Amino acid sequence: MVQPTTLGEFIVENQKDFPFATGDLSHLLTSIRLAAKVVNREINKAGLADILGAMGKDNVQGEAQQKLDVMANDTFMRALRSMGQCCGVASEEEEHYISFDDEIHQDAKYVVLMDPLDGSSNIDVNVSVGTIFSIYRRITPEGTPVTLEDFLQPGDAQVAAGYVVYGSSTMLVYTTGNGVNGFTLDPSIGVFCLSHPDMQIPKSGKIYSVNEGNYVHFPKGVKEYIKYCQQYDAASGRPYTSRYIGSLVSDFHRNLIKGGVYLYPTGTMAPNGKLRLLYECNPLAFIVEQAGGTATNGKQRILELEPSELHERVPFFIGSPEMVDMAHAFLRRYEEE
Ligand code: P6P
Repeated sequence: MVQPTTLGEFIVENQKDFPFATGDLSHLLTSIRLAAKVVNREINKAGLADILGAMGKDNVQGEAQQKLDVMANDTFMRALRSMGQCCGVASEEEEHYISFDDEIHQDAKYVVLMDPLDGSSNIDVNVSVGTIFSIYRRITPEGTPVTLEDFLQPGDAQVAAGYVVYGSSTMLVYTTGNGVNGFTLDPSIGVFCLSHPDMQIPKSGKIYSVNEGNYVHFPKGVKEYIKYCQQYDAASGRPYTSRYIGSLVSDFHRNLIKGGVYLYPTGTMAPNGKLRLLYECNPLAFIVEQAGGTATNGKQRILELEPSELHERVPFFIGSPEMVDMAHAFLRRYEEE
């Protein structure tokens, strides 16, 4: 039996693509790998431990913070601080960025932005959830404390991005700008093994993912696109299938493999959409473009957007390029309505 490539082997092998690599990014990815295994262990036994349910307080987003949200945030923070390659972290669970102010970390050249546990409202009902991360080189001089400027960079400046999906199996999918590769955790040996090399999203698909409970609040162009997906047309394989897990990482991962489009548009209930630009949309946009897909806010590439604050939200259209293009056509046709 051919020995599968482990994530650790792949990271080191992949480092050769960067002639000036010092190994710092490799070590940083290794600390994320470790944290993902720990979070996976805690999620898998969540029903048995007193770790389900809410903390009884809201996070900065005004969302009920789940106990596993806090566990995941603490686990990734600890792993990132334990290695010397990261000088600061921004997290969905933290109002402000966290600066690692000791000398070793201030000399580090990377910052990390993350949603430590996305889809946490699904946790207590055993539906898959995920972690999303984004890595940048700092802008401010090494040896000084990080500033907000280091975190408010456009998505095109990302050095690496990835997600972990804690599902029927646990997978880590990431890119450093040289394609997208997926690794499945083998629980018998506690190792992520290369299972999905060089992932490419199908140019089109038959799946659309949107919370149709918000339909009445959507712009007319989105409503008309949803109707388009639902209309019978044998030639284009419609009606499409509606699949919405309510966990962005899971909906994205399925569409990445099978083809499809995920929409979280503006609506009167969510004037800028719900998803956060810096640690949800940018990393997944980097991944989908590396896999041949498209990610926009309905008008512009997500990766071109200039962030203005840590937790800003944007409308999000991501997936197979031909499906996102069709959604755009409806948005343009009805944009005044
Ligand atoms: P709604 C989870 O809270 C999340 O951020 C994404 O994972 C998910 O796709 C979306 O929100 C679900 O939001 O409004 O449809 O429940």
